[in-house]
Amino acid sequence: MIESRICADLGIKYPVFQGGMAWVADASLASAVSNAGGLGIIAGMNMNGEQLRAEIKRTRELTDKPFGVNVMLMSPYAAEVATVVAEEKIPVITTGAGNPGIYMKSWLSAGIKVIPVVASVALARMMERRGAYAVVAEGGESGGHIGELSTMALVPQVASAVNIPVIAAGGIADGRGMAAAFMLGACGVQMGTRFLVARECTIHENFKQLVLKAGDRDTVVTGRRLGHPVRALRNALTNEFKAKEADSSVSDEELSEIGRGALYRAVREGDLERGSFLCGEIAGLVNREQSAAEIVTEVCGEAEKLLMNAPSFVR
Ligand code: TUI
Repeated sequence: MIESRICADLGIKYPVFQGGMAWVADASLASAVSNAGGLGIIAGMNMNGEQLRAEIKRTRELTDKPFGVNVMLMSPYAAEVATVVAEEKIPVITTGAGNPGIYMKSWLSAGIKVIPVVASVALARMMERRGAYAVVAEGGESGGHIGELSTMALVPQVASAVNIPVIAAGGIADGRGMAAAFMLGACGVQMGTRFLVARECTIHENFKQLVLKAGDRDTVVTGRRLGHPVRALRNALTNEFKAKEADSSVSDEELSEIGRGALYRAVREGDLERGSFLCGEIAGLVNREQSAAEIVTEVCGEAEKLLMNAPSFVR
């Protein structure tokens, strides 16, 4: 059985987080992952405070296990979402796409374990000083908004820099990735792409099929010019974005306009041309729809076997 120090602290059986994917990570997916013994996480990104409160209520009806909420700091609703999670006494909060410093005090005094997602050693160190329980070190293999470093380089550098637990994310979708993350100094993993095709994941069927069929080179990064690099499956939208991003006659405002509403069009409408199908580089390994419970137990079972066999590499 694969276990680490975060399991007892967070009240989970397996050290596996489900990424708080915008528009994707709802009560259905989060409760299924938590019921499977991992940590399900609701995305706060696409909701205002009251919508999030309703989603938390739905999740509590579906599971009595701990679950988390992700606060996307670039969201226009970040401040009200930050208040709701404190009022609701959510046991675990992850944050993304920024520095959650201004919210730390109120969350800590509500007894919440704060786990910022970081893409650099500097932010990991700062979060440890501010009282974070752990950090998720997320490499650029991930889908969605990404930093500059790869998981392979980021995780060991963060693990060396801080004393709090490190959870690895980016490019992990099976037991090999999980075992490797533990060898890099992590004591847990967060997966997004693999959970996109969970049976309890409510995204449009077109999105699931794209992930199931994707190969190793099917994601691209757009938005570097705007300072917000985002990884998604290549399609007409990313091709147009790439071309316009390289064209200096196109203004930044015009560029931002292309992406507006694209996440919703992908996740809820399955719009193959105009949707932004956020997805990690590891999609090529994700070839089967399974229940969240099958995913969690399969990944942990594989990792356990690999780690048990590790002595075979040494003499
Ligand atoms: O946040 C994510 N991934 C996301 S958020 C998202 S919603 C969105 N959709 C379209 C465009 C923009 C956003 C989709 N995917 N992951 C966590 C993450 N955080 N990755 C990188 C970072 C990060 C980057 C810079 C965290 C902090 C940071 O700088 C902090 C500072 O010092 O200000």
